[in-house]
Amino acid sequence: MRIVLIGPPGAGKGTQCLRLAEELHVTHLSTGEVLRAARAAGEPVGVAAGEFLDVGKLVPDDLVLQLVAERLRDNDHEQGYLFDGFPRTRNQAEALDYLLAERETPLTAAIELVAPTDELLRRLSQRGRSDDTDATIRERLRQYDELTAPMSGYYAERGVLARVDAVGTVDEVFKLVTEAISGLAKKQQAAAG
Ligand code: B4P
Repeated sequence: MRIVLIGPPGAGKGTQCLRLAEELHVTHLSTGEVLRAARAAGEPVGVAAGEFLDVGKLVPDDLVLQLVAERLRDNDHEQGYLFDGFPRTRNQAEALDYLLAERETPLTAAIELVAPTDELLRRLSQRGRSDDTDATIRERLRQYDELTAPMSGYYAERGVLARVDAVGTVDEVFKLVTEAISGLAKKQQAAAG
């Protein structure tokens, strides 16, 4: 299975992906985590990304795509992938399509987590990561609306999108996400004959 999880900051992508990766036995690739780890390790690409993380901007596509391509190359992808917070731009979505087409492994599902802004603000203010300051959160939400929200239409056009209500307990949201993935996986199997 190849699954994409998108949603605004604080929607719970990371939270849900940890559980999904365990349940589905797929490799979890969080671009946010990869960027933070590359920065902490002092890798040049991570240091360059840090400037953007600190102000709530999306990291430029070329840096993100370089890291994703490296991770895909390094990993055994037999069991599939869970892309957490990737793609975040149309450029990234097209690059992912290309990488998956090269491997003849089409995307199974794109899950969009949906939650109102006041709930996102409440969660992020409690989390307190270094990029969870008021100004940074506002900018991340703005970047999401402008650059990432249109990915919902991109995947809807391709028939692989499910929108999931991300307000509820972690267990409740997890149940909705797994049901949505299994519905889309069945649809893909039926289409493949
Ligand atoms: P990410 O690391 O993806 O983080 P996020 O969007 O802030 O949060 P997420 O939705 O994963 O929330 P979480 O589960 O932690 O991105 C960070 C930054 O990296 C971006 O702003 C960007 O600059 C950069 N970046 C990453 N990928 C990129 C890309 N592809 N291109 C360019 N730039 C990129 O949950 C948040 C909080 O809510 C937690 O405290 C959690 O405990 C709580 N929570 C979760 N589910 C809950 C629930 N059901 N109920 C109550 N609380 C819940």
